[in-house]
Amino acid sequence: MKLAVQIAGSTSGEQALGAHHPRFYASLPRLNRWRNRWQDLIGVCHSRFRILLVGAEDEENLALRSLAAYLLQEGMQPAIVPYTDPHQVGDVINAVHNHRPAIVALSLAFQCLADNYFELVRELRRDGYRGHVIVGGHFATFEYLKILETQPGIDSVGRFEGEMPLVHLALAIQKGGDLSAVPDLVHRTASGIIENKASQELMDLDRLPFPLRNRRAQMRLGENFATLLSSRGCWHSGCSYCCIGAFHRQRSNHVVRLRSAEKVARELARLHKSKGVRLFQFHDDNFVLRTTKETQARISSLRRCLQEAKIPLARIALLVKARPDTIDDPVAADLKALGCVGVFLGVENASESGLKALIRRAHVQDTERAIAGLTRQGIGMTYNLLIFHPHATMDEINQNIEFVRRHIGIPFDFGRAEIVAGSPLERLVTIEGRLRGKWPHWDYQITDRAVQKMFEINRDTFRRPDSPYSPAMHELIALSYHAHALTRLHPGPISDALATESTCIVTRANRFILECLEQLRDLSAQEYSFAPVEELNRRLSEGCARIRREAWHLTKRMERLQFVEGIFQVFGVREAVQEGTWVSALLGCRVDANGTACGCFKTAWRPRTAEGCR
Ligand code: B12
Ligand code: SF4
Repeated sequence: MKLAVQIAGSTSGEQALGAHHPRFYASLPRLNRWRNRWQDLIGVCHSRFRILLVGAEDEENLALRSLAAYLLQEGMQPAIVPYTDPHQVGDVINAVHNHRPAIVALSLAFQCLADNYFELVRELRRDGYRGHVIVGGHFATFEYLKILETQPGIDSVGRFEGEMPLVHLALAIQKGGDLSAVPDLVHRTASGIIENKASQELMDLDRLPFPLRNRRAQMRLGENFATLLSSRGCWHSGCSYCCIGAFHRQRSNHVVRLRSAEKVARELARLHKSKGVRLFQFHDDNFVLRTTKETQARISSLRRCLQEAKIPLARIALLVKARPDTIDDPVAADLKALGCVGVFLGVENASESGLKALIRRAHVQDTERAIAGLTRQGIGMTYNLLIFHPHATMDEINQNIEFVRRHIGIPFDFGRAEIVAGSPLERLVTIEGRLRGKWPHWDYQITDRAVQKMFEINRDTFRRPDSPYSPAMHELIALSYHAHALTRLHPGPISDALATESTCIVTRANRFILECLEQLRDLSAQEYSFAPVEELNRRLSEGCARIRREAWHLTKRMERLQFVEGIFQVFGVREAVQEGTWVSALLGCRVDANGTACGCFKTAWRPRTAEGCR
C-alpha cells in the first residue's frame, strides 16, 4: 500500500514536505521505526513536537499546508496525510504509527465528508491512538458543540483560522495540558465542554510563511500546476447558501483581507522558478474586487511585482473566481493582460427572482455583461446554476434553461443550494420549519411542488450515485480550461485548431444536456412513472459516455502537443512545432497553406469552426 504521509522534518520553511517516489514511500515505515527508536534512545524526540495534519487533498490543500508551514515556523514537526475517502483510513493509521504525533489535527471543512471523518476518528481510537484529536475548518467552526457532544473520540475543536489555536494547543500540551488559555478552542473537560475566549489577534497574512508544497509540482491540464491565495474571506459575504461570511464575520469586522501584491508575486515566482509551475489556480473566493477601480489597481500592482520578480507573463496562465457584477470590459482586459485564461464565474442563477432569493445582490444583466467582456478577451469561463433553492419556481427554471441556450459554448453545471452550517440558508429553512434529514446531512423541501418533484427526479437521474453526468461535466470544464491554457502557453495554429474542437465538443454536449434537462422538467409535470425516468437514465448514460470519450481523445491530443513542444523547447525551437505538417498529422489537425487551423482529420465531417457548431 502506498503510504502517503509526508514528513516535514527539515528546519527550512520552504523545504518540500515529501518525496513522491514510490520507493521512498515503501521504505518509510522501516526508516521511521528506526528513526523513532534512535530518537527515543538519545532523547531528542521531544525537541520537536509532532503533529499530524489530515484532510482532503484533491490537490495541495492550502488549509493543511498553511497550517503545516506555520507549525514548522514555530518549531513544531508537522506531517500531512491525505484523507478524502474511507479507503485511505489505512494510510492515516500507518501515518500515526510512523510519525507518532502528540496531536492529530483533522481539517473538517466539508460538511459532506463529516461522517467519514467521524468514522476515521473511531478507527484511530480503536487502533489505540491516545493522543489529542482536534478538528477545525468551516464545518467544525460552526458545529463544534454537536461534534463534541456526539463524537467522544474528538477532544477539541479549533474554530476559525487554525494557526493560533493549533500552535497554542501544542504549547499547552507540551507544558502539561492546561488548555484554558488556547484561543478559539472548544474542548471537553471532566466538568463539561468549555468554550475558550476568541483570539483578539487577526493573522497578518503577509507575515504567514508560504504554504508548504510537495517537492514536485502537480500536473493539471498538461502543465505544472499550483493553487494559491491572494486573500482570505469575501467582500460580499452575503449569499444565502454560503458560510464564508459567518466564518470571518463571527471573529472580526474584517470580512476580507488581502495579501500584499509583493507577497503574492513572490510566492508565485518561487513556484514558477523552483518547480516550473506555469498554471496557477487562485482559490480566493473573489479574486476580482468590489469595484473596477480597486481591481485595476490590484491587477496593476500584481503585474508590476511579477515583472520585478522577472516572471514573463506570457509563460504563465491563471485561473480565478469572480462574481459577474465585478467584471466589465476594463476588468476583463486587465485580467487578460495578467495572464488569466479561465474564470469560474459565479452566475448561480439566471433569473432576477433566483438571484434575489440566493441573496446574490447582482443582476442577470451583470452576468450578460461579464460573459460578453470575457468572451471579447478570449478568456474561458465556466459556471454553476443553483436552479433548485427553497423558493425556486418553474418560471425561474425556464429562464435558466434559456440562459444556457444563449451561452451554449460555455461549460456549466447545475444543482441545488445545499444547507451548510453557518449559512443564512440554514437559518432560513430552520425558521420556516422546512429542515429535513439528519445531522450532518440536512435536506429541505422546495415550496413549489413541481420544482420539488423535478429535484427528486434529478436526484434519481442526473445525480444518481453511478450517473456519468457529473464526471462528464467536470471533464468538459477541464477540457475548456485546457484549451484556453494551451492557446496562451503554446500559441499557434494547431493550438487554435484544438481549441476550436474543444468549443465544438462543449457546444454539442451542452445541447445534449439541455435536451435532457428539458426532458427532466417535462417529467416533473407528469405522474411519476418508472419507465420514462429509466429512459432518461439510459439516454444520459449513453450521451455522457460519448461526451467523455470525445473529451478524453481531445485531451490526449492537447497533451501530446504540450509534450512535443516541451521536447522542442529544450532545443530552443518550440515555435517550429506548430508549423510542422508532421506534427499536425501526428495530432490529427489540419492546417491550411496560410498556416491557419481549419479543422481536424478525425472529425472532418463536423463543422470546422466553433461558429459552425452553434
Ligand atoms: C479549494 C476549495 C475546494 C477544492 C478542494 C481542494 C482540496 N482541499 O483538496 C475543490 C475544488 C476540490 C473543492 C470541492 C468542494 N468544495 Co470547496 N472550497 C475550496 C475553497 C474555495 C478554498 C479552501 C482553501 O484552500 N482555503 C484556504 C485556507 C487557508 O483557508 P481554510 O480552508 O479556511 O483553512 C483555515 C481554517 O478553516 C482553519 N482550518 C482548516 N482546517 C483546520 C483543521 C484544524 C485542526 C484547525 C484547528 C483549523 C483548521 O485553518 C486554516 C488556516 O487558517 C473553500 C472556500 C474558502 N474560502 O475556504 C471552498 C469550500 C471549503 N468548499 C465547499 C464545498 C461545499 C465544496 C464541495 C462540496 C462542492 C461540491 N458541491 O462539490 C466540494 C467537496 C470536495 C470533497 N472533497 O468532497 C464549502 C464547504 C462548506 C461546508 N461546510 O461544507 C466551502 C467553504 C465553499 C463555500 N463558500 O461554501 N473545494
Ligand atoms: S458564495 Fe462567494 S460571493 Fe457569495 S458570500 Fe460566498 S464567497 Fe462570497
